[in-house]
Parts: sequence; structure tokens; C-alpha cells
Amino acid sequence: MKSCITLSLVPSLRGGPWVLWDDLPEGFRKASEFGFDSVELFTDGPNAGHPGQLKSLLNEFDLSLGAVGTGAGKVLHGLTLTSSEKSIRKKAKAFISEMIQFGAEFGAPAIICSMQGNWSSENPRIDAIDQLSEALIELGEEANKNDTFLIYEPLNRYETNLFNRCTDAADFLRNGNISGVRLLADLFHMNIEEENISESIRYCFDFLGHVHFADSNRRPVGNGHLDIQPIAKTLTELGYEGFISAEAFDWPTPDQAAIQTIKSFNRFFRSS
Ligand code: LER
Ligand code: MN
Repeated sequence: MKSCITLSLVPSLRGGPWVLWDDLPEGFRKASEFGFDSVELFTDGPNAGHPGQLKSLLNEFDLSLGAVGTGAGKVLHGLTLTSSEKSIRKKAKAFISEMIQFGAEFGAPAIICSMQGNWSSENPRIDAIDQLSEALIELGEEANKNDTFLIYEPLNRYETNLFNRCTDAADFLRNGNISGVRLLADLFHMNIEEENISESIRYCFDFLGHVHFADSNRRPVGNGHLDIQPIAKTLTELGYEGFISAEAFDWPTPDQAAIQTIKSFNRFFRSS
């Protein structure tokens, strides 16, 4: 398992669940100094810094790129895969496709989170699920062509009404023969929605591609009441080899949040 820390390059989204902020070289320096293996980037589109900068920072600090988030497509540009408007759905797919190619250049998958959208009275659930399925099939193929995969993230009920639980999302991928797509287990969302987080991880393990590491209150792990130990034990027993990525509030400060996260990562995943 590899430790990973989120870095947002979108200052207007301050207050969101990212640990490091705004400054690409400084973010990479800190990730390396605090002992992380990798960085998960949240950008306003398919770019980060000036041309060539990301590649040289990854080399300079010997870090890998864990994933790239696509949420800006929704929060900055209003695009979702289940909009009632066909033209918006088309733009959403094009945006994600560019993000897939951007991440793939650095070996990183793209994450579909808020861009999945919601069903609504104008676009009933049955249609929205079809649109999501069609988009994931198409974008999963695109990811495969780029030697990577796509990540789909179930979100809690306050953020989407499509899939809130990893167990239901695993059934959706399996029954729909959707390939090239893996699931993101975000412990914050799972703490709200799943009956038993460890059992859910076990249930959807064949699809598991990424983990977001946060406590019950979305502060860095160790600052809430989530019982991480059995979850870490399950991931270890199952042989999970992916990223454990801190997507948490920068509480009380970005540096302290990063230090707390790596301390928890080492405690739960590195000590035998
Ligand atoms: C994104 O990974 C996520 O978990 C969402 O809650 C952000 O809106
Ligand atoms: Mn998440």
C-alpha cells in the first residue's frame, strides 16, 4: 500500500477536503518531506503548472501521481454525466476524457466523483443510471486504451442520489459488465452509508482501485471516532496494493494535517 496526500490547485475551493493547497512545487516538497509516496491532484482541468513542471517535480521528489480528481468539471463548469441536457452530458464526457489522458501521461487514473451528478424530476433515476452506465463503459474503454483505469466513487446521500454505497456500486459494475472501471472506497462516505465498512470492502474488493483516508468528521485520521484498525486489517489481509490517499480537511493546518495523516498511515499500515 502506498501513502498519498491530496493537493488542490484550485484556490476558490478553499474549505474543501484537500490537505495541501495552491502551490504545486511547494506541495510536492512538503509531500516528500513528510514522507508520502505520492500525490493526488485536484486541478481546474487537464493541466498542472507550466508545461513539463509536473514531470520534473515527480522526478525531483521521487513521488508518483496517485490519481487526478475531475470534480472541477462539476463545481467550476457545471458538467455532469447525468444532466437532463444531452449537450452537458456530452461536454462532461469530453472533460473526463481529457482528464483521463492528462493523468495517464503520469500513470495516474482519473476519479469520477461529483461529475456523476444526480437523478431528478427532469431526468428520472432509470435514465440517469443508463447514462452513467453508458458513460462509464465509454470512459473505461478510453482509460484502458491509455493503459490505465477509471475510478468511480460512490458518495454519501448529501452529495449524490445515484450510488451511496460501495456494495451497490460493485453490483452495478458487475451486473452491467462495466470494465476498465474500479471503485473508490472513501472512508468518510462509507462511515455514513455502509452497514459495516470492513465487510463492504471485502464485498467489493475485486473492484477496489483507490482509498480515500479520512476520519468520521473528515479530519485527518486520528481526529475522529472511526475505528480504522479493523478496516486497515481487512485491506492488509486482502492484499490491497493501491493508494491510501488523504482526502481530508486541512485541520488544524495543512502541515499538521499532513503530519497526523502520515503518522496514522504508518501506525495502521506500516507496523506489523
Ligand atoms: C471526492 O473524492 C469526494 O469525496 C467528494 O466528497 C468531494 O465532493
Ligand atoms: Mn473522496
